[in-house]
Amino acid sequence: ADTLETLPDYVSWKRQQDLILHGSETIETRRDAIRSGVITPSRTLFVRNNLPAPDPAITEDPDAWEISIEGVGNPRTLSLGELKRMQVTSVASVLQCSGNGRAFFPHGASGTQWSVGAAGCVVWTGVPLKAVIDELGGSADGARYITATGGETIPEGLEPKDIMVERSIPTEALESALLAWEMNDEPLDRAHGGPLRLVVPGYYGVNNVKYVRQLAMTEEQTDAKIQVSGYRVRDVGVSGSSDQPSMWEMNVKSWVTLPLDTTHEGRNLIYGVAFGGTKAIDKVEVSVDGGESWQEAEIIGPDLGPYAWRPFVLATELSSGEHRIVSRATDMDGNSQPRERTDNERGYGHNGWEDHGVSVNVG
Ligand code: MSS
Repeated sequence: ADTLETLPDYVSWKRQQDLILHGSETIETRRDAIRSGVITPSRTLFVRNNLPAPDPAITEDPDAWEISIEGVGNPRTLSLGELKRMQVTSVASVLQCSGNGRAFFPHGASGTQWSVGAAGCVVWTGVPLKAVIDELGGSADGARYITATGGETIPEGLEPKDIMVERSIPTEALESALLAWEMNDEPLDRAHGGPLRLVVPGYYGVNNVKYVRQLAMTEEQTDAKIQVSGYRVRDVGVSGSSDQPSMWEMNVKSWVTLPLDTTHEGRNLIYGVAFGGTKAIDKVEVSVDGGESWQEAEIIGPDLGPYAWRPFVLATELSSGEHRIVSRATDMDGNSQPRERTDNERGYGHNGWEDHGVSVNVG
């Protein structure tokens, strides 16, 4: 049941040849669709919904969408129309699922078998969350988390806390978070959280709550299952619990996007993308012999800030035969991708460079 022939209706506007259809709520970008792309076109961007995508009516009258803001001096409900008159900013950031790279775990981590394509770099436009909180009298005393609730309708008879998408992140994210109504300069489509989404640059996908209908500054993390036991990093065989690390800030990561499978002998341009979560990329090295020797790649294209990914390219000669091409990125704090993956039950946060390489037949 986990394969599809054609794009589901709600994403029929996407470019099918750029995508791998794992299921109706899990659609991956093909590795070769990225090349040296600075910004991922919306039609090429991956989709991941924990619950079925909402009805088309959700984006019919975007300005009438309401969000209630709590845990502030003067809690109240704001319409998207009001938010649009408050302030506006844009940020380029990588949206990446916590389970991107899950397919590389040998223990068969349960969940969508994403390779490298549960990620993209997009531009978000909206109001800085801090401006909204300040306007409403500032954060309540003792608040340590920003807790955001997704706008899905919970089916009758189910325990809301078990299935709702409600996530808490540390208040330090207030410095960069926004409530966004545009992606890549277009009104935010419901597939990506329209009419309004919390965007937390540098944090894993799950924290970027779609169709956000409530946001609260809270003392504690939410007791929703997706926070308490979901998205927690633990050893294989162990169940999730709140004492384990939560999937918040992303780690440094890169992968080669071209060539894949086969290429010609002689001069080649090897492309890829690299990002450092909340930290900018310092350098990217590429190896065409499986990590025996490394050459520094050139980072290309405009610098869209620390949260964006940087395309890189290495011009190099390839001899005929089989080559294992791998890349290794280092962020501005000096964190480099490790060689190995860190095995964990749900296959989260994989940034080991060895598994992310490509085997290319030259000649
Ligand atoms: N939100 C909501 N509301 N719902 C859901 O389901 N999901 C998550 C986010 N948010 C959700 C939300 C996830 S999980 C992810 S990745 C993301 O989202 C995705 O996005 P897109 O736009 O791409 O689809 Mo993993 O960490």
